[in-house]
Amino acid sequence: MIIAVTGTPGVGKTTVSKLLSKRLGYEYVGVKEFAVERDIGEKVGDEIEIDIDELAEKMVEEFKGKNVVIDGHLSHFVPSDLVVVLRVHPRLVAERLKDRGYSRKKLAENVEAELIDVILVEALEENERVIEVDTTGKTPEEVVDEIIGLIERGVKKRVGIVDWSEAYDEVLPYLNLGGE
Ligand code: DAT
Repeated sequence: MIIAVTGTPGVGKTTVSKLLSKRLGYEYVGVKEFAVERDIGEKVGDEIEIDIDELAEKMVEEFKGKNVVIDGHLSHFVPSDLVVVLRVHPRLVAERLKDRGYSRKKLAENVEAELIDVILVEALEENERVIEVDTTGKTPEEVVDEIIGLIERGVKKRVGIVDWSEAYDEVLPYLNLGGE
């Protein structure tokens, strides 16, 4: 089974994906490493701008019929058996990305994306089976337990479990309203 773990940067994808793959005995694959190794996309400075169609094609080619956890904020573009969308309170996205040294602009973009469900909406457009997990206040182990529980119960879709509209005022200072 191909499980894609997606979400806004800083939400905890890598932490959860590595633990989940270990618990299930699945292979772990990071989208970025995969794309860099296979030269999928264009290099823009230190970053790689991943070609999504090529990524999806190459990943299916390589992992079809295998048990794999794919980690990355583009993983929901890969045809998968299950997409897990991790969510976290936007304040935590801001704090974690600030610690990572993100620019103000990038920080604002990602806080806003979490606030308005950007990745969830994309995931729902791309895949049938989407489950959303709120990681706020949970340890990575608890998040993985919840994912495994949902898989074991055969849950096909579980979305709409968070609403960050109440968080808007709190994260307003991080947003880049009307600015460049
Ligand atoms: P991502 O891969 O989505 O960018 P990450 O796994 O690198 O996120 O995690 C970002 C930071 O948050 C990292 O310092 C670990 C921490 N973290 C991840 N999941 C957590 C959780 N459930 N509880 C507390 N901290 C967590």
